[in-house]
Order: sequence, then C-alpha cells, then structure tokens
Amino acid sequence: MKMFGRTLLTLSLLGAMATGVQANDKVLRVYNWSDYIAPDTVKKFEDETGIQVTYDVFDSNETLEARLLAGKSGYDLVVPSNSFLAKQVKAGVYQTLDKSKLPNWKNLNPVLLKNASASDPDNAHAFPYMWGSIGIGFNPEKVKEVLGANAPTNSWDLLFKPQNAEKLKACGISFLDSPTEMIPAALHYLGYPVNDQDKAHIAEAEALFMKIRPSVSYFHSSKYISDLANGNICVAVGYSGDVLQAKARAQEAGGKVKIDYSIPKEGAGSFYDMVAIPRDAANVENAYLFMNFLMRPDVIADITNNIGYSNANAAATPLVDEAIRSDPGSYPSQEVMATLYAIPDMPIGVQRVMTRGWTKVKLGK
Ligand code: N2P
Repeated sequence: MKMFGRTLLTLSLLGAMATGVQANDKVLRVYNWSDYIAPDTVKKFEDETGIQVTYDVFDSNETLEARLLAGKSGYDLVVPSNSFLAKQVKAGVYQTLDKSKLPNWKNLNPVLLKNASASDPDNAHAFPYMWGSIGIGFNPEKVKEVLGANAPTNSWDLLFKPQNAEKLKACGISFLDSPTEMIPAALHYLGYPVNDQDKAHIAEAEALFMKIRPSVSYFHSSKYISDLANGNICVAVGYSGDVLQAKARAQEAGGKVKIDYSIPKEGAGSFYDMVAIPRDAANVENAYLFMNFLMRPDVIADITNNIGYSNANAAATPLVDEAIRSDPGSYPSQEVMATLYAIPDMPIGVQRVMTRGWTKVKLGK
C-alpha cells in the first residue's frame, strides 16, 4: 500500500511537472527586454510580496522565440512583441489568462487593448506593457558635420542612400540585429508592402542592405544606447525609448553629446510588447501577482518615467512626466501615428528566409 502510495505521488509529481502545474514557492522568473524597467521596480515587488524575482533580459524577439520554442524556458513571465505573439499563441506557447486574478486590468487603455487584440483575440493571453516605434537615433552635430545642414535626418534616405551611408561611416552607423524588423523597413523604403512574402522582393531588400553594408559599424539591438550617448556612433536605427534613454544619458553626462530621434517621413515600424505566461511556467500565481503589479498606475508610470517608452495604461497617463508626454518620440502626434506600420507577423517559413538572408547581410557576403 505504502509503495503504491509513493508511486502515485511520484506519478502525480511527474504529471504536475509536465503540465507546469506546480506549487508556487516564493520565487518568480521574469524574462524581459533589456533597459525596459525602472531600477527599483523589481525590488518594490519583492519588498511588498516577499517573492524573490530572477530577472533576465534579452534584446530581440528572435532570441526570446528560440528560448520559448525549445520548450521549458524556465520563465514564468515573458515579453514578446505582438508580431511574434500571434504565432506563439497558435503554437500553444502561452496560458490563457484568468482575468479575475488581474483586478488592475481595468486601468489598461481600451484603444491599445483593441489594437493589440489583432495579434491575440480578446487579449486572451497577454496585456500590452509598452509600445514604440523603430526609427533613427542620431547625433545632429556629427551628422551635420558629415552631410551638411540639409542632411535628410527625417528620411530613410539618410541610411539607405549609399552615398549618405558612405559618408556617415566616418562617425559610425548601427542597425538593429533583427531581420523581422529591419527587412520590412527596407521593403517599405523600396515601395513594397511591409508583409511582402515575395522572395524576390525580400532579396531586393537584402541587396539594399548589402550595398550599404561596408558603411555599417555593427548590427546589435542594445549596444547602440551607450554608443550613441558616448559619441561612439552617430546614427543608429533603434527603438524609440532606447534612443530617448541615450539622449538622457548624454545629457546626464554633461550634455556634450546631443542625441535626437526621428520617425522618418516615409513611415516606420511600430510594436506593442506584451506580457504573457508560458504554458509550462512553474510559478503561475506569482506571475499573476507581478502582472497585476505592472498594471498599477504608479508602478507603470514610474517605469515609463525611467525608460522613455509609452505604456498602455490609461490610468497612469497623469503620472507620466510632462517632458515624456510631450516628447514626439514617445508620444507621436496623430499625423505621425498615421504613418506608422505594424511590424508584420510573418509565417515561420518566410521568417527563416529572412533570417538566412540577414546572416549574409551581417557577414557582408
Ligand atoms: C527595450 C527594447 C524594447 C522595444 N530595450 C522593442 N520591442
């Protein structure tokens, strides 16, 4: 009997491990984008709840997706962009949210929830954390020195015209290391739909990058923040809030380096970053507590005030610093918003084609 009981226990433990239904210890494992939280957010949560948080970071959807699809990521909360969320939801990567455990859901902006529901019907698996655009961070003085006063900093011509890139090479250019975000930017510039799946058009977009490749210092999705701020590079294609962080760091360092952010007039990509619980999360109740904490107006406003990204919490808006609310990089005008396109959700096969092409672009051959 005893033996039988132990076997049953072992079996049910194994079953629990397989389904991810486990006891919630006082721990939580979070995987978020780098430079995407206030310095004391995690500590505040730990102090209030007694839950110990392991907080790791990534800087591209591609990296997060590789972890998730390999299975058993070990994380209880992750933050994919909406363009990746849709596919991951279909692949069964996430738990359906029990919104009765999220009383602060009421604070979220209904318009942004509706927009985000295009990737996740009824917002069943995730809530929008922050959103932003993918534009051009630049050092106006250095760019002027190299290209003159009429440098087209308000256009993708600044980088996609090889004669401009060749000159800017002297002060340093970087691009995000993300084929799913950078190839649509080139497709858009070439006049193709951003979700174009025609392999010949994708090859043209890669060829455009190949032409300017010799002028690019590097492809990386987070290093440009400090490099812009230090004056090590003068132009970076990057995420809106990250460029604003570079600008703030440069100001804090004495203001010798100036940084601006531009949403090119042809339009730029936009994203929503979404908080979700992986299916095999071990600490689900704690994940709900952290989600609900992130939906608190004071908590999320404090994060925006530190990272420069616009959050998706309507109740938090009055608590966001006026300087951020009036910054056109964080909160673009309606006219500029109308020029933004959503980063497309590409079928996995097309994503692979883009990744292969991108590897060649990075190698320069
Ligand atoms: C944070 C970048 C988040 C925006 N460094 C890209 N989804």
